[in-house]
Amino acid sequence: MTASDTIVALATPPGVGALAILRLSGPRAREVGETASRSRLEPGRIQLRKFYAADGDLLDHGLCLYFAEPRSFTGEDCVELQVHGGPIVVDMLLERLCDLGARLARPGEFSERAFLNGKLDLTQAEAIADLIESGSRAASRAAMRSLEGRFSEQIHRLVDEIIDLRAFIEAALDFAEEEIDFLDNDDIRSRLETCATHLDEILAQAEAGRTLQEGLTVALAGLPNAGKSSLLNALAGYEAAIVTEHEGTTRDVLRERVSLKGVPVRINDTAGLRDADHPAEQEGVRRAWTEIDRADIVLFLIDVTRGATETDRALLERLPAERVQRVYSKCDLLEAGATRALDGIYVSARTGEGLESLIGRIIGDGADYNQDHQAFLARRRHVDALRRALEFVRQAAATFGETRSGELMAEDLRAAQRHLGEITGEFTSDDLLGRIFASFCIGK
Ligand SMILES: Nc1nc2c(ncn2[C@@H]2O[C@H](COP(=O)(O)OP(=O)(O)OP(=O)(O)O)[C@@H](O)[C@H]2O)c(=O)[nH]1
Ligand SMILES: [Mg+2]
Repeated sequence: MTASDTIVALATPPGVGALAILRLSGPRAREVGETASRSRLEPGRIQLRKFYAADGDLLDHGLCLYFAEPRSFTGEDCVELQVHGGPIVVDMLLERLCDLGARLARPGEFSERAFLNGKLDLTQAEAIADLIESGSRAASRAAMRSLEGRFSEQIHRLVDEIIDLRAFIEAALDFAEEEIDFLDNDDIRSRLETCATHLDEILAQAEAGRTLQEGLTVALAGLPNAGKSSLLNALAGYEAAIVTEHEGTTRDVLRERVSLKGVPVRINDTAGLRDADHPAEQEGVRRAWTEIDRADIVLFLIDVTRGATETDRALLERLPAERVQRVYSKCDLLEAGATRALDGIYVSARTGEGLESLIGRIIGDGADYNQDHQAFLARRRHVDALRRALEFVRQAAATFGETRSGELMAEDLRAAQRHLGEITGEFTSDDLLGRIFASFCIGK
C-alpha cells in the first residue's frame, strides 16, 4: 500500500542546534528533494547539496540522503536533509518543500506509513515511541527488545498454537461421526491448558513491561511526624523535603521521581493526616487523600516508637487495603533485640535499614529489571488484549468441560486469536490505529 501524498517534517527537536534533520516521504519525495537542491539524487548515497528558494536564493547547504522505496523506514521513497539547526532556516526550508508539493506530516505519520507498508508491526512501532520516551535504562533496553521483535515473536508463537488447536478441532468436527468421540480427547484438554499457561506467562511479562514503561506511583501517608518526608529523602537520595520535629511540617504534595532498580517510580510525599486547624494544612490533608486515591501503592507510615494508635487504625480502615503497605518507621530507635512482630516492613530513614525490602515490595519482590534480559516493554492495551485472550482460552477450556460443544470452543479460540492480533496490529481498528499514532511526536 502506498500513500498518494508526500509528507515532510522536522525529525529533530525544534529550536536552536548544530544540525536539524528534515524528512520527506512519499511518491514525490525524490522530485521535491531534487527540485529544492537543483540536482539529481542517487539512492543510498550521502550527497552534499545546496538548497534553493523559488527565486534562486540560497537557503542553506547540507547533506542529502535519498532512500528509494521499498528500502526506507516508511517503505516509500524517502529523502532526508541534514541542514543547519536554526529555527528560521528550518522554517524556510519546510515552506519551500511544501511549496514544491509536500505537506506537513501529522504526529506519528512516518511510523504509521512504515506500519501500513509492513515494515514494522504495531508493537514495534510503539516500541520506537517508547524507546525515545523511556524513563530509565532498563526501560530503554526493554523497548529495544520489543523493537527487535521479541514481544511480537511471543505473540506469533501463541497465535500459532491457537491456530493449530483450531485446525485440529475444526477438522475433528468435520470428520467425527459423533462429536462426543473427539471431545473425549485428552489431547485437546492438555493443549488448551498449555496454551493458557503460555498466555499467563506472557501476560506476567507484559505486566512487568508495563510497569517499566509507565512507572509506578507511590504515595507516602500517615499521621503527622510519622517520618514520611524523611523516607522520601532517603529514597530520593537528597534532602528533597523539609523535615522538622514539629507535626504538620509538610503541606504541599512533594513529587520526586526516582529509579528503583531500573523502574521509574514517582514518590509523592503528603501532609500528615489529621483534623487540622490551619486552612493551609486542611488543604494539604485534602490533597493527601487525592494522592492516596491515585497511587498504585500507598505506604502507610507508623512511628514504631508510638506503635499503631486508634487514629492509625481508623485511617487504615479508610485506605484501600489491596494497595496499602504498612511501614514501621524510625526502627533505629527500637532497642537492640526488641521484637519486630508487627505485620509490616520496618525501616529507618536515618540508617537506611529496611529500605531494600521496602523497594522490593514497591517494585515486586525478586524483580530486578536491570538484570532481566527477557523483559520487553508493553503498554496497557497489550496487557488488556492478553487478558481478554486468556479469558477466551479459559472459556474454551470450560466449554470443553461443560457443554462439550466443539463449535463453541472453536468460536472462543477465534476470539482469543483476534485479541492477540490486536496487539501486533493484524486486527486493529482504524480508530485505534489513529489514536496510537497520534500519540507519537511529529517527524516520527
Ligand atoms: N531516629 C529517627 N528519626 C526519624 C526517622 N525518620 C524521621 N525521624 C524524625 O521524625 C520527625 C518527623 O519526621 P518527618 O519526616 O518530618 O515526618 P513527616 O511524617 O513528614 O511529618 P509531617 O510532614 O509533619 O506530616 C523528625 O524529627 C525526624 O528527624 C528515622 O528513621 N529515625
Ligand atoms: Mg512531612
